[in-house]
Amino acid sequence: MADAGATNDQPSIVILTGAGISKESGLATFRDADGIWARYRIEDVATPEAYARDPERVLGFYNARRRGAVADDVRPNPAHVALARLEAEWPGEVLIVTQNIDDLHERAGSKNLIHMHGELLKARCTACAGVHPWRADITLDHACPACGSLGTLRPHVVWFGEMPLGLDEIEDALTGCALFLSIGTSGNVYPAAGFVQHVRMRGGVPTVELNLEPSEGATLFEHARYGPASEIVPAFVDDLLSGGLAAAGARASLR
Ligand code: BJW
Repeated sequence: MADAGATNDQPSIVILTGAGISKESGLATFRDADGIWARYRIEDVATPEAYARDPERVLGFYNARRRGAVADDVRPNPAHVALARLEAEWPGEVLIVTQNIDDLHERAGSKNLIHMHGELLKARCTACAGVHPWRADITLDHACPACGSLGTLRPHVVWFGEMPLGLDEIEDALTGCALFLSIGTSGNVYPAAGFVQHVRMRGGVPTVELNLEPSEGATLFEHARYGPASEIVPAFVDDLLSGGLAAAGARASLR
């Protein structure tokens, strides 16, 4: 490989993850036939306008999902575990940029992680902007732990029309990486769906899609491998750790 994406002379990897990586842990995706958007309308639960119009409805939607995410039977699956192993054993930097608001990457042991669409287990105060760990329901009766305002807590998530988090850091990482992986995302939501083009414009940096089936942007990736994340991600990580970037590219070219 060329020295593009070198951190301390070691090649760095950026991994974008989406709801598909958490599906086998028991959390629903959004756009599959049995997904969240088959049961709820985006404009009712995932926009700032929806929250302004009917905060109790939006809080109820996220309270139900938070209860699901902290349930005993929801645990990291082998795909999350494999990515944590990659971060621990790869000689260069591994950054996970997740669109997921669950905490399964952290629970698997990943440390270098950006939650670009926020975190379900945090609450944000619309009065003082303070962000607080929050595992229980959020209601309009709660006071902000920092400023004391009543009824101003909302889920710390990014709704349509709001700015995703960590974009400067993500852009730096995309500009420096030597490999870009996209796992379990349909490629419908921007700016995340545009990351692959950002990397491809640099030239010479392999881009790989690992997904159950070809995503909306599948043709934008040089390499792909399809199947359940719990199977294809550990296999891909094994190849990367044993054979380096070239072996991973070859392994994933089985479109
Ligand atoms: C498996 C599997 C298994 C299943 N193994 N795989 C026109 C052009 C460009 C942009 C826009 C546009 N019009 C509007 C916009 C902006 C808008 C947008 O993208 N809209 C689109 C609908 C077009 N974006 C925004 O508003 C964003 N903000 C923004 O753009 O700010 C301005 C800005 C300007 C310039 C630069 C930067 C910013 C904010 C987007 C917020 C998204 N929020 C949500 C909900 C909040 C969090 C939550 O409640 O959880 O985030 S929407 C929802 O979609 C959620 C997800 O993170 C996100 C992505 O979904 P994901 O993860 O891809 O899930 P699915 O279900 O779609 O796909 C799952 C995949 O897994 C599938 O492919 C399956 O096959 C696969 N799978 N089982 C492996 N076992």
